[in-house]
Amino acid sequence: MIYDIELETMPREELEAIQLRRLKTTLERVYFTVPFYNKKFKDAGILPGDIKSLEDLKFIPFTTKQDLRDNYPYGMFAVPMDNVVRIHASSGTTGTPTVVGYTSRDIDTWAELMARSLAAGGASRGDIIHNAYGYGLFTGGLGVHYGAEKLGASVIPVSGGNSKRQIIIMKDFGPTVLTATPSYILHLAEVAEEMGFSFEDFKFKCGIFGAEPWSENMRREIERKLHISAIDIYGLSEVIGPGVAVECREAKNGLHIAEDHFIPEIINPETGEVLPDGETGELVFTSITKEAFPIIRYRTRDVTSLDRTPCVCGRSLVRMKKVKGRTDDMLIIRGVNVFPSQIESVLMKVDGIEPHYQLVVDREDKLDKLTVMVEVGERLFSDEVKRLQTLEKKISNDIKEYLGISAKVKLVEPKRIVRSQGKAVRVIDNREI
Ligand code: DLL
Repeated sequence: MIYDIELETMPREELEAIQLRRLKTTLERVYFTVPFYNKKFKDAGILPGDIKSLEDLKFIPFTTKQDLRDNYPYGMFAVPMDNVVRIHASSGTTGTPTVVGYTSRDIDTWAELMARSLAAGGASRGDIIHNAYGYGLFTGGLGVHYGAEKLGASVIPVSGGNSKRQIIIMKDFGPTVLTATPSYILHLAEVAEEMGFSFEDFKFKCGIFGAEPWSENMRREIERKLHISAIDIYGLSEVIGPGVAVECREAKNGLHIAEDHFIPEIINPETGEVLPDGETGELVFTSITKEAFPIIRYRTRDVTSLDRTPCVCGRSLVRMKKVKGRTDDMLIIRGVNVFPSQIESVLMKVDGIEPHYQLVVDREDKLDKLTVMVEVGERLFSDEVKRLQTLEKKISNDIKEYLGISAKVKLVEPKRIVRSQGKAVRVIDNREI
């Protein structure tokens, strides 16, 4: 279902006219209200009025995660604290967290975008949404929550954790839509099985999963195990939270970006040059409606490409490909670039392998060594050692063949890899660089 038929299917010329008008207003506002942007524009010799077309956006300097850290906690806010009604923060694996704020209009916008996203995935009024994204500073829980209410669905604010209780709720409350990170969903599927349930016993019809990269093969695995349609949702705290982009259930081929609120660009991460549609690079966003925390040309570090060709669902909004990974998660193994999701894709094709894996990177004699730890099912693990070794060799060959990198594969017993209730930790980097 299309939640906002007018905005989501608007002819592109109309959409671009709205974008330009909103962009100009935003630039004007940040120039006069956020000292960071004022200095940045001045240093670059640019005035907001110099930006006359959407193409001119490329003349404005980028904003990076480091800039947000330097202005911790509230330095990037464009409104007085009196007007801020909500604060979230991204935990980040290292360093200072990034703090973001919302006015009450920002919260409305976000709820609207999340209502659109849930609808695009197949939810509607009358559905019961089991929301297992974490509630708290993380934007997943409350983001989905407000969107679900806006849509008119019933939301169960179960949050992450307490997995056995989650299964009881699934059984007793009859939820029809599932929201969580894909890795936590797979963990919940295991817990259900241990408790003697199958997802076939539940009423779920679809799941809207995101907050971490997951491959097309992982989607198939989830759809098969859970007997549902699995949809990818993307977002980041700095831009608004979940709901920046979402797949439509009709195509499941690229995530429609809410372009009436955010302008995407793809750049070459090395040179900063803007790349044409279809080319893969780093995703950059400019918000054009946010009040409390506007963000200009923010470098997300997420790697993807854009596709403006028409989609079968009727939405005119540009699609971004499923995110491959983050530039800072990219492994360079003897000169070859590889993302964890590409390895996941190879692993998920192998029979008897479980969707739980971790990549360990070490440096020996100045060379990067990659070890892929992956779980096998109970039956296979109790098999003879020789069979396991043969399988390890086969997977290692597959990785070499598909991705061109050498990796040591280590099959481990079921449940050996730590389960997460939120984003999975896929890479353990032991290199001291
Ligand atoms: O993860 C917001 C979110 C919550 C999105 C729930 C979807 C569902 P952050 O914690 O700020 O916000 O992390 C943002 O997570 O830059 C990506 O690297 C990654 N990410 C988010 N969604 C996806 C996705 C939330 N669908 C960072 N595929 C982003 C791949 C994703 N990576």
